[in-house]
Amino acid sequence: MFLRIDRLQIELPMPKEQDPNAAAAVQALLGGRFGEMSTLMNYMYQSFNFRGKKALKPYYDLIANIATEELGHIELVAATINSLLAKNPGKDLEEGVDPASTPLGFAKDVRNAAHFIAGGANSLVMGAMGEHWNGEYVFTSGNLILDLLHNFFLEVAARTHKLRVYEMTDNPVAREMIGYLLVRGGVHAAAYGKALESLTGVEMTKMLPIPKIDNSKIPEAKKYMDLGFHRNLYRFSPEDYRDLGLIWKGASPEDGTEVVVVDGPPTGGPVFDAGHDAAEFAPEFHPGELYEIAKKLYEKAK
Ligand SMILES: [Mn+2]
Repeated sequence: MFLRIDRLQIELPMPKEQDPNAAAAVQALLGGRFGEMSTLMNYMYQSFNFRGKKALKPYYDLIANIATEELGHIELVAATINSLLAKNPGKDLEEGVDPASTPLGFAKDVRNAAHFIAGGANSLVMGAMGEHWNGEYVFTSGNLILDLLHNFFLEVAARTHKLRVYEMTDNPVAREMIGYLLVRGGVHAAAYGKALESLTGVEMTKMLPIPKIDNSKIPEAKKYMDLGFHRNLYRFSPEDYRDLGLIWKGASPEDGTEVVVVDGPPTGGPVFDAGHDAAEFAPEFHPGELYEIAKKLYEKAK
């Protein structure tokens, strides 16, 4: 089962202006073939299906715990997309938008009009071309070495896509998220590499990084490396998954420093709220009425 903390894994900068085409590119990192939905669901189902949960506990703990971190990654990428699509984040209620004035006229010319038609200017579970995320992206073979090898490949493919999206947009919200997830993906690739090394003797982490550019060359990733995030594997459970430290030990392939298991999640930052968008009827055309009902609910509870 899962506990939930109402925070993002990092503090995202507030968006300065709408950037719908950057949001469309960033969708690749959420619901594309190598997006966070895929890392989440691959590790989640591999943990459900894991055979020998006691005998092979360090490997089970590693996969199950990384799956939990990935839940926070889909949350972070969705928050980034919502930031890029938001018209009025942090602003007062907007009233009196005339639907006849074509207030969403701009959205017919953006890369992904579905954001504004289906999502109400919010993230959707799709890739960069609006293709919906698909369960066929999940590989869960029942064979531990094969699954770990797949996960190593999945992490470096995801890294490749992150770097390409980074090269497409200089939007500071997108780049903050990508910098952080490059570092976290580096940890996960290294963790699966170390797991394979312990099982096979093959020095997988010598292949890293793929592509052959260090995270330290990306300023937004270097910021998190300077804070040591590339060494940390967070244990996302009050009591469980403690044996992952039998695999997550030794040198970081990023810089040779000693890696460490951190008990508990990162401090993180506040969740994002896109506020009211009258043209999208989100959360309503006149949200004041809904807010009044919610207020009465609080008053009754007193
Ligand atoms: Mn991830």
